[in-house]
Order: sequence, then structure tokens, then C-alpha cells
Amino acid sequence: MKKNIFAILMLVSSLSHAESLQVGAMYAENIDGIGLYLGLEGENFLYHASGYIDATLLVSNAYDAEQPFFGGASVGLRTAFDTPLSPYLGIGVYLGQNEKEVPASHDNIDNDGDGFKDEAGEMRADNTLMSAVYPELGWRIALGDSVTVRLMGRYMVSSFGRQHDDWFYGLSLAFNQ
Ligand SMILES: [Ca+2]
Ligand SMILES: [Ca+2]
Repeated sequence: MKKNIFAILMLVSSLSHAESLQVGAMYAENIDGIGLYLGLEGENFLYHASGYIDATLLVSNAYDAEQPFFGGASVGLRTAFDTPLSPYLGIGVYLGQNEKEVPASHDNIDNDGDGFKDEAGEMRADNTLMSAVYPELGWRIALGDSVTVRLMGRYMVSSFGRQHDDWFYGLSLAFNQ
């Protein structure tokens, strides 16, 4: 998971048209979830739309009781108006995964490469993928030319099923370069 996040951060940092660094935090009450993201947003990605790519960490016991951390990336579009205070609408996609150690002493494979198959206590890493699509809405508040604040609601529709869907409410800050 750490390797993937590093790769995503490298991708984010190589986006040449990006105009601002954004960082944000979200909370979802029903699934007791937390979301953290860090990435880049380009103000005029399309006509009257900004685009972004974020490294995103989602944490919820509802996703996985043993390993609730899902690391991945979000990409999306948001309507953009050239006023200091404006509502906005957006849509995005999240793709992430977690990794946990599970017992592997009955699969006839030497999972840890120590020369012994299925010895007592042998483990393997198990990856679980999760994807989500989300509509987003909120307010965008420009504080001068250098800082933009967003208050947002994001409804995550998860590949894990409807019991994992929830509203995330968040605050993000963008620092214009
Ligand atoms: Ca082994
Ligand atoms: Ca094994």
C-alpha cells in the first residue's frame, strides 16, 4: 500500500497544468469513516470545470474489520465559477486497496519463500480492491488570490455494496501557486 501511495504521489507531482495544492479531511457518520486526501487541482481543466487528482486514504471498520485502511487515488471534476463565493457540483471516482496478512498454511505454496511449504504459521499478503463513484456538492470560498476553502458533501457509492455507501462531509484547503 505504501508503494502505491508513493506512485500516486509521483503521478500527482508530475501533473504540469495543476495550479493548486489541495489538502482535505472528511468524516462519514454512519460507517464511522474518515477520509484524508492530498493532491493537485487545476482550475481551468475544462470550460467552467476544474479537475483534480488526489492521493486518498479511507478508513472505516465497515470496509474491513481487521484492516480498515484503504489507500488509493481519487480523480474528479468540479464546476468552477469566477466569484469569491459560489456553490459547486462535482463528480469523481476513487480506486483503492488494502493489504492484510492472512494464514496460508494450507495452500500448498511456499508463500514466504523460506523453502518450506505450508509450515505452521505461514502467512501471505491479501489485497482487497475497492472502487467508488461519488457526486459531490458544496461551497467554494476564495480567500484572496492564494487560498481557496471548500465545504463539501460527497456521497460515496462503494463497490462493496449499498451498506457501505455514505455521505462524507469535509473541508479542504487549496493553496494556489
Ligand atoms: Ca514457507
Ligand atoms: Ca502456504
